[in-house]
Amino acid sequence: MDFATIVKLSAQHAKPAGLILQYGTAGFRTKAEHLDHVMYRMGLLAVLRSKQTTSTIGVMVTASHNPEEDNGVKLVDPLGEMLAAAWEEYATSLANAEEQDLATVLRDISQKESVSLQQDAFVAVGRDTRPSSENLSQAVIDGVTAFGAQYHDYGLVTTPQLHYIVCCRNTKEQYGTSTVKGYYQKLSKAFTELRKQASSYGDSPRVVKVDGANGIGALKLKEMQPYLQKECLIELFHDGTTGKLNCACGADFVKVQQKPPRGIKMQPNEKFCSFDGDADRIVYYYVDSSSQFHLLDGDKIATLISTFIKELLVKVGLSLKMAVIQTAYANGSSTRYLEETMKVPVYCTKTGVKHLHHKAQESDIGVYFEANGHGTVLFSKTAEETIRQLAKREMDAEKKKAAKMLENTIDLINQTVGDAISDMLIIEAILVLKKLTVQQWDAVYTDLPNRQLKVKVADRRVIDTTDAERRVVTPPGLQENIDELVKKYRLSRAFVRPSGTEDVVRVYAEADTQGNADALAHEVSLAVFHLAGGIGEPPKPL
Ligand code: 16G
Ligand code: MG
Repeated sequence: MDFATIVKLSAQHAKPAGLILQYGTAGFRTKAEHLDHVMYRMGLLAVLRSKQTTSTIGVMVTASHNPEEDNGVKLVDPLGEMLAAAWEEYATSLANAEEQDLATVLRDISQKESVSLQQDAFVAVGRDTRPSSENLSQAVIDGVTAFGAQYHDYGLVTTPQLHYIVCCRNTKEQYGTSTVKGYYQKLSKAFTELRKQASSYGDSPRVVKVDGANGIGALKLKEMQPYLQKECLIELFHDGTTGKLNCACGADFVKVQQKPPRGIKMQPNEKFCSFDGDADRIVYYYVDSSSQFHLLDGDKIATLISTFIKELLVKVGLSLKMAVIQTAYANGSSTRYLEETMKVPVYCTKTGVKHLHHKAQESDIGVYFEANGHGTVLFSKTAEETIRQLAKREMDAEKKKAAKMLENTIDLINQTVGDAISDMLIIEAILVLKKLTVQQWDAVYTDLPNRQLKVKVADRRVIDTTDAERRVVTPPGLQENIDELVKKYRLSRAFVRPSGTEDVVRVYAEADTQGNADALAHEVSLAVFHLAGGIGEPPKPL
C-alpha cells in the first residue's frame, strides 16, 4: 500500500519536531496541546490493529483522573481488553516518528505483524468531557479516514462503555447490544433481577450519594437513572454542572488524600462513592458518629464481591476455581483476610489493569481490584456456561435462587474492564442482599494504616523492580536499606516503584499505627532520594 495520502494528511496534525512521548501504564497522557499528532497516529494504529485482528478496535480519548488540561488516549483490543503489550512499542514509535519517517514506521509495523493491508478495518471512537476531547477525537477520526477505514463515533461515553461496545461488536452482539442504550438495558435488567431477590432492605440505606468527579461518569449515570427505576436511589454531586473535572473531587482525590471531596456535608450513616474522570474507578466512604472518615477502597470491594460469589458457589454446590488478584498496594489486612478467613487464593501482579486482567483470566472466576478502585470480575467460558445451565435447571428453590443470582451477577459485571457504574450497582445489590450497612461492610477487616509518597529523581528508570514490584533490584543497596527500615516497625511493609504515569518514584508503607506508617514512608523516601538520584530538597518528615 502507498502511504502517501496518510503522510500528506498528517501535515494537518503535524508532530512538533523533537517531541518525544512515552506510552504510559494505560496509554499516552500529557498536556492536551501536545496530543493532536498522537491522536491522528493512534487512529492509524487502530486501523492497523483492526486489519490484523479483523475486528473492531476502540480508541478512547481521555486522561482519566488527570487534571482537566491534560488528555490522553486508550486503545481497546477486540474483546474489550487493553491493547496487547507488544503493540505498545508500535504505539510509541508511531507517536514519536518525525513526519518524514511516518511511512517507514507504518510499513515496519505492517510487516512485523503481517498485517494484510487490503483487509477492511473498523474503529469505535469515544471521548470524555474534557474541553479538548472533541477536537482530539476528530484527529483520531482523521487518522482512521486517511487510512480509508470505517469508524463509528460514539461521542461522549465512559471508558468502560467503549470497552463494552467493542466487545459487543466483536462477539456478534453476544455480549450485549453494542450501544450505550444496550449497556443501560443489560446492566439495569441484571441489577433489577438481583435486587428482587432481597426480601427487604434491612438496615442497608437505599440512598447512595455519588461524586461524579465532574466528568463523564456523572453524565452517563444521569442518563442511566430512568432505567434503574426506584431500585437504587442515586443522588449525584460534582455532576459537572458547575465544578471542574477531577478538581478536589473524584476517586483518585479521595483515595490519595484519604478525605471526602471538597464541598460536601457528610452525615453519619450516609453512604458515598466517588468515580474517577472516565468512570473506570470507584471508591466508597462514610463518616462515623465521631466524624471520623472511613474509606472503602478496591481491596474492600474485592473482598465484598468475592465473598458474595463464594457464598453463592457454596450454596449451589459448584466447585469453580476462584482467585483474587491484587497489586503490591493492596492493604496487608485485605490479603490476610482473603487468604486466612475466606480461604481464597490471592495473587499479586504488577500495577496496571492489563497485568491484573491477564492473571485473572487463569481462574474460572478471577476477581481483580487495584486498591485505587479499578477492578472487575472475569468468568471463564466454562464457568459462565456452567452457571447459566444450572440456573435453567429445576431444583431446590434456595439453590435455584442462588444460581439465578450468580447468573445476574455475570450480566451485571462489565467483564471487559473495571467499571464504576457496574461496580457500584453490584456493590449496591450485595449490600441489600446481605442487609449490610456500609459500616458493617467496613468492619469485615481493619485496614493497616498506610502512607503513599512521591520522590522526584533525575531518572526514575534507575529503579528496577522484581516480584510484582515488591522488591527493588537496582540501584544497589536500596532494597537492603528498605529491609532494615521495615524491621523497625510492627506489621510493616514497604516498597518503591517508578510511576508509569508521572515522572516520580512512588513509595508505599504500612505499619501498625499511622505514625509508624508515616515514619516508615518518610525514611524509605529518604533512602530513595539518596540512593536513586533525588533532585530538589530531600523529603521532609510528615
Ligand atoms: C493507570 C492504570 C492504573 C494504575 C495507575 C498507576 C489502567 C487502565 N490504569 O492509571 O491501573 O493503577 O496507572 O499509576 O491500567 P502509576 O504507575 O503512576 O502509579
Ligand atoms: Mg480512569
